[in-house]
Amino acid sequence: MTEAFDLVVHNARVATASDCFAADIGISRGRIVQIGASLPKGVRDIDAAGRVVTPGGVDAHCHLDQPMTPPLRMADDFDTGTRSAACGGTTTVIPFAAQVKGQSLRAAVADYHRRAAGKAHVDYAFHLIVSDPTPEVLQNELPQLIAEGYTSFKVYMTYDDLKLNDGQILDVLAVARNSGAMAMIHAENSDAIEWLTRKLEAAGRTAPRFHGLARPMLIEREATHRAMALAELVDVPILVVHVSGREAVEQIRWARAQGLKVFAETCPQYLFLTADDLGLDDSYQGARCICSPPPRDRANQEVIWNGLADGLFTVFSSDHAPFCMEGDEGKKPGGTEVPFRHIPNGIPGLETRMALLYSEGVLGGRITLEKFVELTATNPAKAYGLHPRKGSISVGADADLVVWDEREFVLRNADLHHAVDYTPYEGRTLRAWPGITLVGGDVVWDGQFHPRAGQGRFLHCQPSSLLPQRPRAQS
Ligand code: DUC
Ligand code: ZN
Ligand code: ZN
Repeated sequence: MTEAFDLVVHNARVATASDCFAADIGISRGRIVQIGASLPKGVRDIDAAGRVVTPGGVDAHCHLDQPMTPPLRMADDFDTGTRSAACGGTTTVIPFAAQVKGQSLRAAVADYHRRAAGKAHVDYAFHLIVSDPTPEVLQNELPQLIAEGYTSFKVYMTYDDLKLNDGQILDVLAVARNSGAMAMIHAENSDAIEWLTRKLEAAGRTAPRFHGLARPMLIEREATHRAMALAELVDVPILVVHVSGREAVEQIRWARAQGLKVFAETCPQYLFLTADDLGLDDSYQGARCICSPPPRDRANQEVIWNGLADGLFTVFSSDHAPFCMEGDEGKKPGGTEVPFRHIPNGIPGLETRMALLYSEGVLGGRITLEKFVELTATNPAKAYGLHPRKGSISVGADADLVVWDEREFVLRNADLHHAVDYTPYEGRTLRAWPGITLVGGDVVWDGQFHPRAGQGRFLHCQPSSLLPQRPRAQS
């Protein structure tokens, strides 16, 4: 007699990036071992009864417990961040091991492993952030870390403590080319932001809403174009993160028409927020929605929706950057209302990413279910070398699944599981939420959170399957 499955999900409407079909999913030892009709009962059984079952989400852009200059501190660490991920249907997160200028990249990675140890409820990998590309980093540390499974890194064109100049960007892109890594680019023109910020400050315009005026779309457009030109010079693909609107989208479409390999990411804030959310007057409430690039307007939201539907965007991530409004450590440092220049950039979104896109995208008729799976799970797993173990419902894949409940409800921060004291989407009516989240065959969310701290595994990434793999350069 054959051994029973550990778990069977019966009567699922399975959705993958390519198909939707009715099936049962048999799971043993944390993996999917059979997909078929009328599988026998397992040791445990879930009746999905015609409900949609998707791969668990892969959030390939989120910030958890990233080192900050005190008193600033991210509200979510690997415990609360991955808890909220699980409750929102995300089963793999890829946050950033960020190099502090003067620090070795390896020390940044070791520190980030310490921060994650024993805490994660879902699986995780690391991107690197290269902020100090010394000869040692370029020649040794970065290529070695890429070979060890840290196969992607982010480059900033703005933020004083992180940004690289064009020559440095060329240097790290050359490493990406030679080592087969995916380079993610934060594209905004730093000097232009600083110039505008000073002008606004001189005019006394320091309320949160002026953050948006200091970062108009042309600042993103110029940097996106420049990043793609630098990548063209080096002959390496790049992935432009958190694209916010029409001007950057036009640049990317243009580059692709020239035959350049450019991938693109967008985030919920560019679909669901506008500049108005930063405030119509000088109220400090707008600080909640300060992020960079800033949300634009309704017409730009449409451009982003169109890009999701037509293939412009490769991945849909949260860019979760969790700072509380109240208390000393977040958006009101020291409890005081500060000029926008000093308000930490970032909004929470790890838990709401999947449900927002399912509600408004799939059930709102803007994208297909297959496209939803592609953007939220399959493509992020491919882009960062985790596919087909992640982002896939196939035999051999990890049993990371979401059983969806399609029901209307009003979103409240009180119902979320992050450690942030607000959600920018408070009061919004959603039409779906994960009913059950499985991570490696374990029920981690079924309306209740079932902790598994420390059972989330660190994942060494393969080279991106979206990149052409070249023979390694000889040193
Ligand atoms: N922008 C970033 O680039 N990172 C974190 C948050 C944000 O708003
Ligand atoms: Zn960024
Ligand atoms: Zn980010």
